[in-house]
Amino acid sequence: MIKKTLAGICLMMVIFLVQGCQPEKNTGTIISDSMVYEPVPGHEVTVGYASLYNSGSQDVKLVGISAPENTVAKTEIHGHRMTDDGNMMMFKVDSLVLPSHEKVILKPGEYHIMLMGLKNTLVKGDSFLLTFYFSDGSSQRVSVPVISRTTSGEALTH
Ligand SMILES: [Cu+2]
Repeated sequence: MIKKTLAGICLMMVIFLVQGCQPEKNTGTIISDSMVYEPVPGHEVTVGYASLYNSGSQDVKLVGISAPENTVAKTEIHGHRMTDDGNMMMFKVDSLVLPSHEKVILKPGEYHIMLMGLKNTLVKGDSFLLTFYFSDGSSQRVSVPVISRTTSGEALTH
C-alpha cells in the first residue's frame, strides 16, 4: 500500500517536472484592428491587416494564418520590398517575429495578410473567422470584418 502511494507520488512528480520543462505558452498575443478589404469584383485575391501585441515575456513568431475553406483557398503572410528598378514587390514570409511586449502592425505597404483563391463569399459588412498560428503551438481565432475599399485612401494598394 505504501509502495503504491510512493509510486503514485513519484509519478505525479515526474508529470509535474515534465510540464515544468515546457516553454511558456503564448497565451498573451492580443490581436486587434483586424480587417479584410472587400475584393474588387472579378478578382480572386484580397488583402487584410491586423495588429498583434505580444504581452508575453518571451518572443514568439506568427507562423501562419488560415481561413475557412469555403471563403479562401489559401492565406499567406506577405511582406513588401523595393526591387532594383524601383518597383514594389510582394513576397511570402514563413514567419513573423513578435517581440515580447511589442506591437507588430500589419499595414498597407508593409506586412499584410494575403487571401487567395476567393470563393466569392467575402462581402462588405460580413465577417469571417481567421485563425492565427504561433510558434509555440498555440493559435487564436478572430472574427474579421470585411470592409469597403472605398472607405480608405490606401484602398487599392497593399
Ligand atoms: Cu500580398
